[in-house]
Amino acid sequence: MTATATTVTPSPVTPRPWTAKPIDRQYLLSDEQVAKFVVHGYMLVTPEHRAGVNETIDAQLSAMTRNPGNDILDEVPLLYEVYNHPMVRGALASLLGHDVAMHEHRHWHNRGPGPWSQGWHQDSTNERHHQVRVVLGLYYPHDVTPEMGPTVILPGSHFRNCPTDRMATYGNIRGQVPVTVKAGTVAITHYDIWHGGSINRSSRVRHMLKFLFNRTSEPTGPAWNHDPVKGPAIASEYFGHWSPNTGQSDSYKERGLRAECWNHLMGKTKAPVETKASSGGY
Ligand SMILES: O=C(O)CCC(=O)C(=O)O
Ligand SMILES: [Fe+2]
Repeated sequence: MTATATTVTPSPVTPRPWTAKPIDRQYLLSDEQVAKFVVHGYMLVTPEHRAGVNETIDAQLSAMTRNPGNDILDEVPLLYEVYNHPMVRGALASLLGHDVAMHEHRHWHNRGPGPWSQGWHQDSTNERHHQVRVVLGLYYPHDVTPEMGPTVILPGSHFRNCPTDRMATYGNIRGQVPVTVKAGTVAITHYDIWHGGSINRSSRVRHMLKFLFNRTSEPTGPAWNHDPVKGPAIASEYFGHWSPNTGQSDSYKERGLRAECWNHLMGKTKAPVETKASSGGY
């Protein structure tokens, strides 16, 4: 896909900086969506942006001669519109509370054609807990095909502890999922999810914007569209699912971890865990 001639400017109503203004409840997640996030550690949000928004961002990134690091929002202010989309805000608020904050660290990942892939890694600093405290919001301004070096993620791996140096030596892992998506998609992932960029066999640079969002308060109750009657049954059905690529022992353990994660989101866990997103690195 190439950028079209339609170039748009940032909307004057787009709030800057990104603030957690009141959320439109219709865009909050359902019990099923939250339960699935707890199990898989990621979800895809597919907002419809204004005509030309994705194309303009794509073209602006393609024209950039240096990576501005955390200043990418100043260079490409249309990104505010992406992360302020009510569907994106609704999902973030559901998972991290309505006072969710955008972290200062962000990065534009441009994966050019070539025979390189990135090793498996977690962006987090390996603080072990089973809560949702920080998520990545990965935005793709153009369609991502399998040839373009999609980000590959491993569902359920946010519950798996692994020495990072060993993880980097792993190759293809059963159950891995390439994030091949439509332009405008924001993949929201748990900070601990195992992931990495794959080989770009196409002829174009694949763009991805990674923004971090963090919790600023402990959950006191569900922040999503929770149904107190049906919600618990939906959750326990998902949590009982066998982990497809693990053995019996791990599957049993994982059920407990999922419930622990859900209970924290439900406001039932008293002891907070201090986790901060990392400001450095990528
Ligand atoms: O480019 C990608 O798809 C992933 C990049 C990434 O995860 C990283 O550099 O931390
Ligand atoms: Fe990463």
